Amino acid sequence: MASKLSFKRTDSIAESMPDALKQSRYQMKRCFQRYVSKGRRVLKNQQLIEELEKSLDDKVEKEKLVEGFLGYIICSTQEAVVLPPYVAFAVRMNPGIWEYVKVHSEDLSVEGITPSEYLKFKETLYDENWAKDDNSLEVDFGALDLSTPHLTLPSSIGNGLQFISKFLSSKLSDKPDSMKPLLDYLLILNYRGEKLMINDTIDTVNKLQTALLLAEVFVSGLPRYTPFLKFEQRFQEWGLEKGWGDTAERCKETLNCLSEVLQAPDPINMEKFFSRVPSIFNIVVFSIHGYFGQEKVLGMPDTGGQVVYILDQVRALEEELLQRIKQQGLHVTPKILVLTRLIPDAKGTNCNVELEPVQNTKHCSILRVPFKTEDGKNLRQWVSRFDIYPYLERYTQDASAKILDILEGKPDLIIGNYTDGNLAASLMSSKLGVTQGTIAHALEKTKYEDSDVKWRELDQKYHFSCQFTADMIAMNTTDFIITSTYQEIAGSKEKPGQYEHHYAFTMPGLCRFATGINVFDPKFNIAAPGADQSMYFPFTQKQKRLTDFHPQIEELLYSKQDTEEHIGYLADKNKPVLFSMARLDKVKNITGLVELYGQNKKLRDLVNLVVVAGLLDASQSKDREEIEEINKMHSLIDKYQLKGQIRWIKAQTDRVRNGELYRCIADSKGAFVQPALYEAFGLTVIEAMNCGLPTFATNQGGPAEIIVDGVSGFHINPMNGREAGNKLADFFQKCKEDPSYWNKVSTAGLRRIYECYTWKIYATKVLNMGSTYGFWRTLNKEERIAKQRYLQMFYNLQFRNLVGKDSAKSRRTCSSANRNKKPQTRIQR
Ligand code: UDP
Ligand code: LCN
Repeated sequence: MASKLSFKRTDSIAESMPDALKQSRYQMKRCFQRYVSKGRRVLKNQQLIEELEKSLDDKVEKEKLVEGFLGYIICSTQEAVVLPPYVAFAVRMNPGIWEYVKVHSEDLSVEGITPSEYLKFKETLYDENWAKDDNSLEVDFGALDLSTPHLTLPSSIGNGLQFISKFLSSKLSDKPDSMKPLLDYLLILNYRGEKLMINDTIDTVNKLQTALLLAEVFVSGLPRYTPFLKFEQRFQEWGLEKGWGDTAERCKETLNCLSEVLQAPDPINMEKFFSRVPSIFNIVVFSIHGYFGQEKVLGMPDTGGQVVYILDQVRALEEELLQRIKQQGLHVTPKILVLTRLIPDAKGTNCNVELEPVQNTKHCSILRVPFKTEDGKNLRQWVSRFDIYPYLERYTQDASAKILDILEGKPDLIIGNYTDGNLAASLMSSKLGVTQGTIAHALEKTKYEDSDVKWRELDQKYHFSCQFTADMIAMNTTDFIITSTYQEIAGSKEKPGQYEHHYAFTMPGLCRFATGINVFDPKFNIAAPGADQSMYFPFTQKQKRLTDFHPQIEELLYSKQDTEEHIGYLADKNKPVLFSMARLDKVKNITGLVELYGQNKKLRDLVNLVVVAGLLDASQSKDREEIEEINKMHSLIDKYQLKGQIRWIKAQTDRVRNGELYRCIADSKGAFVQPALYEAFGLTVIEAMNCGLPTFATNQGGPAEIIVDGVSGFHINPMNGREAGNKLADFFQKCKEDPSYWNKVSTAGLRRIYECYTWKIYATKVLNMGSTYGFWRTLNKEERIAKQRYLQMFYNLQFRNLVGKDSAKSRRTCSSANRNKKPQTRIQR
């Protein structure tokens, strides 16, 4: 059921709801009676709608109500808290826009309430004393952002950079001396103490304008490709230093761009100018947990797409940096350091090596720093990402000292990854005053349903109290946030995004976040990753195909014997292959795929199923979820008698060969399927599409945005195996009848990738963010410093305290001890 009404931004529910309730008073009284009849509880969106429908008998009446304004409000309510006689609603009319109201179930009076009041209502169900305590800890980061401009349109969420450029344009033109901050910013640009762009002789905006004019006239008279060196001296006479360009033409463009900005700033020239400013040479990237390495690590605990993402990311950033530095006319060697954990017991990986160059780069290295135990010794074993918090402060201090030493100074940009890396990045950037970006990859709070209000029961196993607190600190400290999709920030019309889930939430007994993070904050930016196109290229590029791998891949897919690497076999080699590859986590839903395949006779007749996932033998796994999934896989294969139609291959760590594997599946006119219950982004989806393999992927999370359903691939609903199976079967049937259909989908998938998902687009955007937000942070300095002090206090009084509770225990022992206990929450579906 969905209401067809729309709602204007200016309408307030608190104001319009009473009238609507009056019009259907009799029916709504029945509905509210139903809501409160079971006493105190939380009702989720679907339950609210179902109970509304059940409270009405008359079909016409029901339709009228559901399609009317009240139906619209109920459909837009994400959650309601029942505390008889009241029901409090958290209504989300549009992405990012929330309103809270409280309705009296008897007289149907409506009152608008604040997020904090709504959260207190909810806390009452979990910890009534704390909810009622006026002194329970409430944090409102929004109160510190009052003078920060915010976006207002849901459709603009994630376009922070453009918004900042527009805002800067208006701010820099409103007063005669408003350009002074830009001049001050240019005056501090330097590389290792050597001035860039301008020197101290240009101490007023007027002088700068004159210098720009003179220099532009001068370079206009030179042949286009005259190297900067030939006229460097003339530039210095006007107070101009290197950094404007490598040739006369490039200098002319940059000079002109700044002149335009100074004359009348506009967002296009503003963005262009900041993309040329030589402000970034050295970058530090934190990715701490898991086994961070270049070989033999994928599939190990906590080790997946984030590692792939970062290795590709730093390559792309290096390439873009080198191009920019050359075009700036500089002879500077950039450096990118990926900071991770040194694990002495490295389990056959390189994770015990301190410094390792990143393959296919010249200036990127992995720097590994060990965790320290309480007595100052290096911790030898891997630590689960859930148990990592007690080590982070000391780790960041040790890492910072090494970084400053290797870089011989401060980095220009620090990028954090996941909660642990983002916290380390926040600590380091606050201390050194360096521009910071963060990347979540996946926010755990959204993965585990109700993990905020139920934090107490989960804390021993997951330490969510530390994790969510760290997430809040990092999101509020960072200058900009890089996300892979819009949905990651603000979801869709129907469902809130991962970040949006952190707008107002509570951990009863611990802390209430009246404002955690606002998705209208201009720090949010979308820069989607790509897939390494030297590895994942179309199956049609015959001359590039890695044919040496073909015998191995043939064995992997089609040999008849079970081995340690694969079980099951494919009796009919002529059928296309339906392929999937993922870690064998519950949320990846590989067992769901096997089940839907097992149940769908038509699909089984049309295609073979090949899955690359986890280990095959439960006794070899140490991961609780993986063990459950391995057992389930075996029982499904037996239950549906899949031998002859399924090949289950264990995790494959050779990415180059995996690229060829995707292409071999494409040769069979097969398809890739990503059936996850929830996927933050989904690198396998874009890898498959890069290889020209038609792709079916979950409609829950990033893939819903990567693929345009029915055009560049297909969405499937992981909660509805029958429907998903039929959709797959229909596709293969259609391809059988009309083979050109397969090519059409394959080509459209590739087109989508080239338009939106390449590392080149990504690197350009991220470096532009680095320089623009670098200037932005100098502009709102007072507010930033005030917020930083608040965050520092929160870190010291809250985070350290939470960590302290666990620290002694977990730092003495190998912290995977708790791993085998059963989780008490279910994964978000
Ligand atoms: N991968 C792999 N071998 C496997 C399973 C996965 O090489 O057995 C790679 C896959 O190609 C992709 C990454 O691991 O590059 C998984 O990233 P994704 O974003 O799909 O999921 P994550 O594991 O990060 O949740
Ligand atoms: C983590 C995930 O869960 C995936 O969905 C992403 O693709 C990966 O990180 C890279 O960002």
